Amino acid sequence: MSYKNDCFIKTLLREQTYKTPCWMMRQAGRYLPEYRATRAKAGNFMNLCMSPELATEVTLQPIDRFGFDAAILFSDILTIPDAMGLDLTFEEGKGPIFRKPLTTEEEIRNLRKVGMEEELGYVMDAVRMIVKELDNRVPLIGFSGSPWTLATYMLEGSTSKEYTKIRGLMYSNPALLHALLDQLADVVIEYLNAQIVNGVAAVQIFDTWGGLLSKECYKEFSLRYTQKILNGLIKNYNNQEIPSIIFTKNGGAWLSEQANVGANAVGLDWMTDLDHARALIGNKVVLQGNMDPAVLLSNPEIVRAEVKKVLDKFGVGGGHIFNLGHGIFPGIDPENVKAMVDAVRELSPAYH
Ligand code: 1CP
Repeated sequence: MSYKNDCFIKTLLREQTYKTPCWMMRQAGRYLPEYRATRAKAGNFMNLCMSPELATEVTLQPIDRFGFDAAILFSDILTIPDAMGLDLTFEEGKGPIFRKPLTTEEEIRNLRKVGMEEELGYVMDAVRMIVKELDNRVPLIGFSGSPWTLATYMLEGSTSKEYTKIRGLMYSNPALLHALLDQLADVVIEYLNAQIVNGVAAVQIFDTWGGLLSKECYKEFSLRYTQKILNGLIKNYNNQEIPSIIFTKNGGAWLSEQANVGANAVGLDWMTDLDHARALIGNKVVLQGNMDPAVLLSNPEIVRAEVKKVLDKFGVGGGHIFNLGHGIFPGIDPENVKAMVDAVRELSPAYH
């Protein structure tokens, strides 16, 4: 497969490009009026994920409007625990809630086996439809949560402040937590491989809550299972190399460890110094990030100046994918997103 715009894939594969590719975590979302309209049509968030037509519509909206260099599948990391029987709902303004969180050892040991074309067929239908609609304009990124991040939601039942249930279990019954994480890693391997077979060109593993851990615990309970997933992924499909990106929020203290697990790229949050990261691991992996999402609360002129600062921080040469340091906030003015994408397109060729 070749893409009309292939600078994202080329950068991941360390090939020469004329500019820095740009996409944005949560690029389809509530800051876009057209997203809010489609979501209203769907009724609720899960209906939106479960309708391939509507998921395709919202995946393409930011591509059509801004010209990002990659699309990301519209779905959620919590589709997996939902398929395992935890019964996911999204209540307005409250974020994700599981009606049946894991509360006992028995529940953890007896989690339902998940069939990719049975329980998660709607995700694969969406991937196929999006790939068809994109018509090779830009590559599609598939994704999953890391086992650690999935387990945090499965044990707490919702977003939490301190994540005391999982962090307690980590010390009181590490063997049980390892059994859960290992099982999740197996499901994620199947899930990402199914996305690859259905047409995604690259995959990203989101470890939103890995940054809660001490270094030793991060390696033992988070990174180890990310590595297991990376080892199990299809590396080549249809004669195309399928590159991978890992992203740990608050993971800036463990860059060397993240660079050593076999991912093509490491995503950086905005707290991490991009020039320091490049000096440390930039020869080993591509770097993705890391503009502070709060920059987009300003105005187009300031956004452009901040984009330039990020490009300057990385410096001259390939191996950088422009992104935010985490997802965009819901209330952002789309004009500021346009200013960001335009600035990367106009300013970055000078660095290549
Ligand atoms: O109201 C709405 O319309 C729902 C908001 C929303 C959106 C747009 C949720 C609920 N999920 C999504 C889509 C989504 N989630 C994508 C789509 C692709 C994209 O445009 O980027 C992706 C990749 C995710 C991944 C995701 N979901 C993560 C990992 C990345 C991250 O942001 O840290 C996590 C932790 C989730 C859980 C989740 N789903 C939704 C919310 C509000 C949350 C986070 C809750 C929390 O803070 O704990």
